[in-house]
Amino acid sequence: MDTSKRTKPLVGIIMGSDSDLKIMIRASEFLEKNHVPFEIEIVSAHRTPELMFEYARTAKKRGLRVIIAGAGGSAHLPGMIASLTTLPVIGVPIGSHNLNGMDSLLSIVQMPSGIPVACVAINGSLNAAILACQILALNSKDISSSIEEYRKNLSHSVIKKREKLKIK
Ligand code: RP5
Repeated sequence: MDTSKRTKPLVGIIMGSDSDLKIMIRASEFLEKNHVPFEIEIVSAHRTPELMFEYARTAKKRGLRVIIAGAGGSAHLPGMIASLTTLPVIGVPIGSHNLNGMDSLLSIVQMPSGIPVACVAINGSLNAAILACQILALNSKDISSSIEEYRKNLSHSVIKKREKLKIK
């Protein structure tokens, strides 16, 4: 089955607050550009714990295959979601005001053994989306081709920069 042909969301993008949206939007833009169906929502581990439980518990049944969770500060959302589902969870540490995202990074990356969360860089939501696509690409030729194409373009952009530098 080619998963990119489905219209039901395959990727769930969630974030602790609307203040995270300016970072998390990059993930949704990448998925949109590559025709990967997704949903995007605010789900807070601390402020809406019941909603977080409901979201994680129903995620697999609703057809999601990967969850990208962005959170800042005491960033429990990715880890708590991961504890409630066996879907792969990719955590995005959001750059916070007081500690520049070090608090978010350490909260997300230091998961205890048994409940993994794949953690990208602070504000690394684009990489989270690419990683989600690479996971989905295992079951989708279309998504696999999109990622191959993305990589080619990435290399090409560096080659172009090299050429531009030589001319100067
Ligand atoms: C976290 O608290 C959110 O993920 C956000 O990064 C941080 C601050 O939230 P706001 O006070 O801006 O709503 O739950």
